[in-house]
Amino acid sequence: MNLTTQVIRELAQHLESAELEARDVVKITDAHPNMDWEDAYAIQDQIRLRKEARGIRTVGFKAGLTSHAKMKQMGVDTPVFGFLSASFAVPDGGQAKFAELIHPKIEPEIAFVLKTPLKGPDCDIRAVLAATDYVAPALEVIDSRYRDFKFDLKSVLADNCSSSRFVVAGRGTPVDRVDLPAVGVVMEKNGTVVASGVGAAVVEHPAMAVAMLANHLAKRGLELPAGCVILSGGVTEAVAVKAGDNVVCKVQGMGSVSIKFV
Ligand code: OOG
Ligand code: MG
Repeated sequence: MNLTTQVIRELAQHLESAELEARDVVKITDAHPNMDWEDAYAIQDQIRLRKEARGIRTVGFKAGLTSHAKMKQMGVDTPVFGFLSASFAVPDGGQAKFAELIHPKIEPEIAFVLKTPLKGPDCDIRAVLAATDYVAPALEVIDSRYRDFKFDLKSVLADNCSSSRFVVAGRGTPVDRVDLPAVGVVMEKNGTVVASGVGAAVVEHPAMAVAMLANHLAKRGLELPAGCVILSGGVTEAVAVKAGDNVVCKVQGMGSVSIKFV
């Protein structure tokens, strides 16, 4: 760690205020070039603790930059991990208020809901599937607090990996009824297909992203609790949205989920 506890707290407040006030800021490594990976995750932890202290529950976690398409779009080569607060959740078919967001983009994902806790450091695909209650189509709204989505990996980690809103289908599918790498995923905006891919785009198997997340959390003394939601990462590139847009994600054999921006 290179930053002091005081600076970590200030940066957490800086980024969370930008989120809550829907305004962009420059990437924090500009002013803190010596910030390291631990500092970045410590800032993210501090944002989570700020929300929990206000009574906002942490309902899940996410992996990001798990597809080759996203890694290329963002110019990075490793996945990133963040948390999901109750205040980010939108019900299936529900609305997200565009005025509360900065420059949102949306991406289709496969969500996992756990029936038993999952604890690293040695989680693998088998352990993830055994701990999974069901999987479901999901959409994640990412809204980097950084101007023009211009960031480096440490800045995006501190910013909770651009987490903003998410919606998970109301109906789930038992994990043994789907072949996750082989499923087709389609995202439609206002009735037009804007992105499509297959489950395998997410680190060859979406459950692998969940295993990597559990192993990452173990290093920080955390585990994935039973009942939590996990977004395994965008299957395709993220697509910009504006007020009035209606977005649907369909996953082969698993149904669909939708969100509207108002
Ligand atoms: C980081 C978040 C990426 C995903 O699923 O790949 C992400 C970003 O691109 O802003 O959530
Ligand atoms: Mg995502």
